[in-house]
Amino acid sequence: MNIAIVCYPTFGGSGVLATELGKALADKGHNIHFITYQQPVRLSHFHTNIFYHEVRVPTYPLFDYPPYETALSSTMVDVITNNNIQLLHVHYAIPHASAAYMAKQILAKEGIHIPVITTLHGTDITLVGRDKTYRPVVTFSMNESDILTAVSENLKEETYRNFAIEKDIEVIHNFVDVKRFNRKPVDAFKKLIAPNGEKIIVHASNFRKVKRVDDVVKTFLLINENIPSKLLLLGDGPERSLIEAEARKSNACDAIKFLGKQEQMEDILPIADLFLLTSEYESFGLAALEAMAAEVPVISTNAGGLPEIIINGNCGYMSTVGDVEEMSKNAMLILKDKVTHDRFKTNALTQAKKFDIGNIVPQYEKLYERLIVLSPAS
Ligand code: GMT
Repeated sequence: MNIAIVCYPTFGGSGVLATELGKALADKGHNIHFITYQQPVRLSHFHTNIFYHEVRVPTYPLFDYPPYETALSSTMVDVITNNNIQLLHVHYAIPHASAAYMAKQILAKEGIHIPVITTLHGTDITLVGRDKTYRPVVTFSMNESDILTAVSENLKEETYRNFAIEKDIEVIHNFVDVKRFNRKPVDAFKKLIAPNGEKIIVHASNFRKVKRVDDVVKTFLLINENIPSKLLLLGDGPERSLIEAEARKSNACDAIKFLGKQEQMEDILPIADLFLLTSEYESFGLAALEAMAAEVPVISTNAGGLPEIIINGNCGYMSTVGDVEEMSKNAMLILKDKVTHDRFKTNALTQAKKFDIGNIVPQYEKLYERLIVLSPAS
């Protein structure tokens, strides 16, 4: 199949998922055309079946706000027309679903029918999309997509709760390439971070308010009072400087390391003993799944779709949002002895395997086949 994928090219979960999906489909022989404003972060290697089309947004003194969506729709039209594209799959509704609708209408005038799939990822529904500034356009373009998918049951319910959706939403959970993350930890790297055998605790996010990274630090400080440990904070975003200032004030400042944005999560996660995710909401929690694939147990909140991937008391524990006391106690329950820790590690891997790339990508392929067969042009 010839498929165009539109996503955010940044470190966010939706862009990561979309890029990994495109790469997996290309490995299976499909031709994948990425349309984004920058090379996606996880698209660093050359692949014969992958094509990258950059959306250029020419500026003009009149434009206080350069019209990205117009440029995106025009690029979609160009890529679809010139590459025999059979299907357009957009990730994250804003503004990709409405740009796709516009492209679809333009192409229809030329007699080209292009089916559109919109995959909802989370904040496009739960935070940004609900804002009345965006809601009418988001609602309309979701309803106009040929197929709507959500990355968790919880996100599906949230979408129905918050928008007047007139069609089925199909749930296809996010996935992870287990064999890529399930690596042996590099001992030398581990020693460098934790020279005295301290436990290594990791958090990764875009440091937005919804992640409550301050709760990560609070939980860590409570753990560190009892179990010597180090906290690695991966990623960057608007809250980082605030969190850094808070961390500096604490008496365990030296134990907290800000590593910034990291592309090779599979090199870092295997050295972790525990992953912390204290978000106010996660539609899914791809970062937690990647940690589990690296055999790392997860301490998280029970928000959104997290209960769909984490089994409480088996591969991690979940608590009410903000309950840092309980989260730290649960973390210590896991870390207290090697036998318990090993059991949680093994369970984390077993659970991650249910979401392995090999189980999930065929679900998207089936959807594509269905849509292409239904398409009047084919
Ligand atoms: O977490 C973010 O803020 C980034 C965001 C995105 O769209 O890039 O992530 C969302 O999509 C991920 C991939 O589907 C999910 O794993 C995250 O849970 C979801 N984030 C939220 O719902 C806050």
